[in-house]
Amino acid sequence: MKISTCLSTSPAKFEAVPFKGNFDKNILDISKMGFDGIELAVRDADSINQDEVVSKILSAGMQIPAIGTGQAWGEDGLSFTDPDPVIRSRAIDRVRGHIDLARKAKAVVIIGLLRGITRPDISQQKAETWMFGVFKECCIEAEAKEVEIAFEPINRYETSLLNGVEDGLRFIEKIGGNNLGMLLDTFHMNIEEPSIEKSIKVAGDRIFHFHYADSNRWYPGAGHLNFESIVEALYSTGYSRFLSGEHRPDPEPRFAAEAGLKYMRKLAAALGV
Ligand code: LER
Ligand code: MN
Repeated sequence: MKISTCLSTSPAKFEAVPFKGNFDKNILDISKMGFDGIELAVRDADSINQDEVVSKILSAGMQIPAIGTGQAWGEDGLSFTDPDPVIRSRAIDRVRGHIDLARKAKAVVIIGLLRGITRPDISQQKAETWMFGVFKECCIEAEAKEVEIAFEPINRYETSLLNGVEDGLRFIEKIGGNNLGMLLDTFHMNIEEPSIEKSIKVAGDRIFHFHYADSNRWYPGAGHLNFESIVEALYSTGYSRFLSGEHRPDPEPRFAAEAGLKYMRKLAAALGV
């Protein structure tokens, strides 16, 4: 089992990122803990030294499975479904930067809340049409650079756009092409999916990345999710990519990350994965 945790390249409001702050020290700490990789949360990939960021992580002996884009929404208000076409176009420009970084890092680009929400004055249909158009453009750009995009089904309390696996699979089929898949996150699945295990099996080879967090969004073992059957279901699909710890940094970032890692390693040993 390849396990990563999330690190932000800059300060961020989003709380479920275990590591932010001193970038170099965090890389060192994460590698010492025994993680195999770092998922990077990047606000604006054009404003960082991409080669340096990638090489720092690789030379610490870790991989970069995914590049998160959520801060472009959370910090800068960019969105695939903003009524203003200039904002939608700035969102595409921003993702272009993430795609360049992902190509260097051999990572997938995550689209979470950057797709936006349906605003009260906009119809769901209108928002879906805008979202489709921007996703299509991003997928075409990414394909030309041999990069995969993984959108994340996100629970209904954060957005009304693409909440679950069934919705997600329909969307992938509509977009077409082979470089669009899903990032499944146990926290969101626990809210949206009738059965987490069945939905994982249905998603199958469209699972491009995976976030683990317990039912309370703390590290695995701190809540009541059955990770044994979840991980078993995931590996039954042939999944061989990373499982990434995206959980709250409580009670303290290092403790939470290590407790989650230890829990997942023990599970991997028991399941032989
Ligand atoms: C990000 O990966 C996530 O899971 C979302 O909750 C962001 O809003
Ligand atoms: Mn997530």
